[in-house]
Amino acid sequence: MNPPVPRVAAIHDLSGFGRSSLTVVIPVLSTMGIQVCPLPTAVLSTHTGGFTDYKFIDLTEHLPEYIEHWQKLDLQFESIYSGFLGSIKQIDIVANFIKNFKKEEQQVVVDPVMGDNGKTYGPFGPDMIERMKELITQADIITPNLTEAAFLLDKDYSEKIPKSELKEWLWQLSQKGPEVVIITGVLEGEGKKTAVLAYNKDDGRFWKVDCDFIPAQFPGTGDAFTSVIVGSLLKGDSLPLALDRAVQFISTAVRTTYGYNYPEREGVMLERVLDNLKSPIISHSYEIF
Ligand code: PXL
Repeated sequence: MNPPVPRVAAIHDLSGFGRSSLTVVIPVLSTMGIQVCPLPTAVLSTHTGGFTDYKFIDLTEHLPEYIEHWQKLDLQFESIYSGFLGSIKQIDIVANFIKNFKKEEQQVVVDPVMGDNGKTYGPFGPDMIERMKELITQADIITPNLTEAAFLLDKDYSEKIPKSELKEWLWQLSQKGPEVVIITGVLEGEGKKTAVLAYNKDDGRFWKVDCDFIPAQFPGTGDAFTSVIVGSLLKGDSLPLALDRAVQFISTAVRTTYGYNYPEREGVMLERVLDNLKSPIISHSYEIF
């Protein structure tokens, strides 16, 4: 029997200001009726995108005891969802966590946060990319952006990779383990649109959902996107419906925020749009590609 409130172990950092990671994951999933149990990897005064001199408290050394307590309590999770990880040691801890808490019918979601626009974020060097390549083999669902997909496959990044080649990328990533591969941030139509592409190894179908491109980069939108995918699939939505829901939610959040000329580093105005997650999807835009 499905639990009345599905439970997610969310392995992310907690950034006090700027709306990313846990301050996005928790409200999105809670609004969708999912219980979030955070496993905080670090506490930061702000996220790292657009802020300097932030306070960073690394919690790596405390995680084994934290996890041990959860093991003693015999906690069960319908989903394990990891995001930004700051070191190889943290990736190893996530890998062990998945091994220890794995159960039937569980969805393991790894968002291999490593970079964007062809570049890695601060702490990500070649050794971390190699370790992330191993972590994704334990996942059921992965959600790299185009840059991260290129890193995972040792390909060159470009904004203009033909769809036929991206189909091959999706397939190749699925051969590493995950049943569902979702690549975000694919530019389309001379940069006027942005698309999300997905492959479901189970039925061999490729999906595409696009929306208008807005010239702004709000940190944390990747966390919001994957959180909606996690919540939607846990509630029994099909993959294309989950993609529609996530793209429409992010698009609304970005448009709402962009309309106010809001500082990008503060992220999207989640609080103004969270209620949209409770509405049914009325107009679908997914396509087979
Ligand atoms: O949203 C990804 C993310 C998560 N956590 C921290 C970050 C970022 C992106 O900048 O800095 C600390």
